[in-house]
Amino acid sequence: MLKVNLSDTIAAISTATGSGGIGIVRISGSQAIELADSLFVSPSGKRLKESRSHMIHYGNIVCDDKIIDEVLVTVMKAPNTYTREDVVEINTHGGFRAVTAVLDAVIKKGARLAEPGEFTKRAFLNGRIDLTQAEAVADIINAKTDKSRDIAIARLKGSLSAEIKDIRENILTMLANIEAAIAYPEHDDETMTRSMIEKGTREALEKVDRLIATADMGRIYREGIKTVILGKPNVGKSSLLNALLEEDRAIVTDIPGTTRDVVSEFINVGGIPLNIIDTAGIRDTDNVIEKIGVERSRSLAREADLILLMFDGSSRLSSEDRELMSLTKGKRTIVLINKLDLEQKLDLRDMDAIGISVKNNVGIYRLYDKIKEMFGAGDIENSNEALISGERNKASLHKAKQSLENVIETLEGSMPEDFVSMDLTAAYEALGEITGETLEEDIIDKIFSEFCLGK
Ligand SMILES: Nc1nc2c(ncn2[C@@H]2O[C@H](COP(=O)(O)OP(=O)(O)OP(=O)(O)O)[C@@H](O)[C@H]2O)c(=O)[nH]1
Ligand SMILES: [Mg+2]
Repeated sequence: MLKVNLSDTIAAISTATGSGGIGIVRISGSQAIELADSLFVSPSGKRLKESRSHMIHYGNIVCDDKIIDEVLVTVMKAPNTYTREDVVEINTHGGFRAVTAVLDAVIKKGARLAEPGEFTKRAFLNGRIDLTQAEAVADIINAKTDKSRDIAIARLKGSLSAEIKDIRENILTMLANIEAAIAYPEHDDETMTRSMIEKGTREALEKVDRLIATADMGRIYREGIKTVILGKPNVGKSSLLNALLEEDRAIVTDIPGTTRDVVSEFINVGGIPLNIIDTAGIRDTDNVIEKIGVERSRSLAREADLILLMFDGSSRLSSEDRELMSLTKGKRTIVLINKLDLEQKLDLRDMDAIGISVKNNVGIYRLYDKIKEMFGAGDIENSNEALISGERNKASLHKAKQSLENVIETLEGSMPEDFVSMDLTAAYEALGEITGETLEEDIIDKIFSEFCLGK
């Protein structure tokens, strides 16, 4: 069981740092209302502890006889709150000093500063949400496009939890059947039990495989497609980055070797988030700084989900261009021939390439279409399938898959039933890791530590 101290009352600033209309200090725990009450002075003299749940009160936060800020205080009583504990939210003026001063006063009165993600962690520990939903909260906050957010919202509403629960329940039924067969051998028709288990296991395996297949898409919507613009110097890579961003982000000159550092930004292509990376043009060079840049380009090419391989249509194919083609082997690649506005000298006969002119803004829409086609935006749009995301979930699914495959192997080889229940149990537990039912405390801590403060 998790040894987590849930008896503390915790507090944090829940809004972003910086200036804004309002700032929110959130308090959660059994002392939340009493603690806020000791700082709150309303014009009518009303006390927060007399308040009904889910009510907002106007007043001042007063500490050591000094008014710290004029505020609105929301009182939400357990269990219908974000954490399932008593929660008070103090709406302050949105300046950094105002919110921190109110937080300081709350801490002074005995609250403990919350760790990152601790409010959500309490929601999980108190059973309001499972781990897939907690992770969805972080994904909503970090969503790069509306589509990414839609997917995370579906997960928050329990789409993935429901699928996992369904598979786990079926496994549990099979385990119960095996138990019964062992306890009452006289009632058992052994061949029937075996065939039923084999069928059930195959069904579970199919579902697990389907979820694994969504992992790539899930990751892409979470982190963006890692898209590397690759090409020899001066072909127009930085110009393309600027065109896609619609701003002059990277330096463009007609001097080959302009870009040395990696420039990385997010763009949205029809709902698909692209983490687009401009690199140093690849060539042999004696310049120490440029050399480092070229090395980085090579290693980025190896990690990329998608390479935009760019050639200059106005010059002939060079040995550098040929080296580049070898870097893209086995990678999803879109070949771009730039500078279509100039006289064309490049001959790339057998290649499926898109001709563009970044300078004249010609052909870029075809690049967008190609990306959408490659990453199946349409499919995602039309499917209600739960997507998994994150290496953690993927690893648990692979564990479950392995155990289920072991079950089939055992049944086919007519091995003793002991193995079957052992492997079914292992699959059941691996799947439980995804929802957080069977997960070690330190792993759970790590998941929540990646949240932002105040959530
Ligand atoms: N005529 C023409 N010139 C272009 C086009 N796109 C880019 N250029 C020019 O090509 C030159 C090089 O552009 P960059 O975007 O800096 O090229 P790069 O590939 O980033 O070069 P490095 O950073 O040196 O690797 C600049 O003078 C651009 O204005 C185009 O479509 N047509
Ligand atoms: Mg450049």
